[in-house]
Amino acid sequence: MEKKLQPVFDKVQRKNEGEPEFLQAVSELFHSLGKVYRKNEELFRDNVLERILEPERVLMFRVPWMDDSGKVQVNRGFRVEHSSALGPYKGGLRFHPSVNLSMMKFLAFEQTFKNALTALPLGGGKGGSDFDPKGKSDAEVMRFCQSFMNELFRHIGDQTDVPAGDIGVGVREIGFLFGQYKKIANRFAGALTGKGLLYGGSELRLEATGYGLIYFAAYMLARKGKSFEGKRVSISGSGNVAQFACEKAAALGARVVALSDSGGHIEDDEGIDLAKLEFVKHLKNEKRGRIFEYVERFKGSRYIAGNEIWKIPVDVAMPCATQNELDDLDAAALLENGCICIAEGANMPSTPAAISKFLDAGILFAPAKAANAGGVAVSGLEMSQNAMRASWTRHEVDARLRAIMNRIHQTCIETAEQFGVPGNYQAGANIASFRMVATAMLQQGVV
Ligand code: NDP
Ligand code: 2IT
Repeated sequence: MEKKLQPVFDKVQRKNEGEPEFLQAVSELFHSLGKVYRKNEELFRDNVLERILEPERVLMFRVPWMDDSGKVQVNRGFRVEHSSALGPYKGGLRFHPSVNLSMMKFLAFEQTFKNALTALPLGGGKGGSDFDPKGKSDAEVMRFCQSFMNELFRHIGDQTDVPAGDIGVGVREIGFLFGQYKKIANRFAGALTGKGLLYGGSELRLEATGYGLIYFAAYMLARKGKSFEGKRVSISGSGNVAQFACEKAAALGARVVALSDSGGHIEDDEGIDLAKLEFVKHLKNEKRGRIFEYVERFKGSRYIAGNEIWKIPVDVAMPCATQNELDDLDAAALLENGCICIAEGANMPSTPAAISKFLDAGILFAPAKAANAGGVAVSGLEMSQNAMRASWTRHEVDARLRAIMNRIHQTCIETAEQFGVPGNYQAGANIASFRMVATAMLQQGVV
């Protein structure tokens, strides 16, 4: 780490003890900042760095709700409004029992820089709750969402803060959240994205993160004269991001051989084609079932419990489940098996030691804040359409999504070259996004 920046990092560590995910995200950015400091010292004046590390606002609130048996349950709600330097706070909501302040702060921090890379006018934020939607009835999920929104509504709005989905928050939850927002705010406004197509949602928002991830990886491969055609691919998770990454990869001729959930993974050597994927979508989105049910339906496939998915030999690996799901041992196994490309669909899925292994090996490594930015990018397009009271065709949104992913790819490549680390997408993404956020902050004064 750059010597001059060390005191700031030491301070952030002291101030945020007990927040390991947040400190991990900060540390990852810091490792790229020495290069910026040496070239653009002026970007660090007015204590910009310390300001960037402190969220503009952190909200924590009680969410009481009644379960189907009439018992009152209490969860904790969060919204971290990290940065409005580039636009209204923007970022998803996560409902998962593991949600805590550290997780919310890391996700909001990452979101700020990811959103900058889209070049759309979006600030960064994240929110959610330790509510577990698993095993809950639709009515329980609705009552929870309504209670969550009873507090959140006073903090959000189409010009202030615009939440969307993330783990555990999909079309069903956004529908309930939007319904309650509209009722108590008495405004039909784009204060949430990922809405249903009938009430202000954008074409392709559902697909955007997974499709965008594949477009990004395809641009990386193309730069090396390669493509997805015939490549063996493993994708962790089987939720929103994983499903549409699988769909687009298969459409480009890849053979997706594995998907997973928090219980384990399934391996299908023949490849998960579009018909099999329909089964997975129905299983996970409608039935809310478990991935092991795949092997009961498709003979010749197998299920392995635990987190063993990265041991499968593949050309391209895409972690699309959660943070720190791929460690240095997993990285070593992937490299040993000849993997040539890792593209992160989840947020911070690779541990720092895993990333070092990938960078040292010189394989293609697409960091989350660049590779999974397609979701929030189409959220940004949904906000534009809502503001214009327009709705673009699927074709139009897809063309814009491709152009945005292409531009992010280009930005990473050009920035990495300019800063003496050619081909290092991680440094490119960190440096380019930091420069944008810091510059905007300096221009707006000490606020
Ligand atoms: P979903 O809730 O649709 O799916 C999540 C998937 O990941 C499920 O298969 C789930 O398994 C698995 N998973 C979740 N938590 C864990 C865990 N702690 N350990 C192991 N597996 C886990 O979420 P998304 O697909 O929307 O999100 C996946 C990742 O992508 C997250 O990191 C999210 O932040 C990121 N992301 C999402 C975007 C979006 O637009 N939705 C945009 C950009 C990034 P199980 O069902 O067993 O819980
Ligand atoms: O991590 C992410 O980028 C998201 N969950 C999507 C955020 C959004 O506002 O669409």
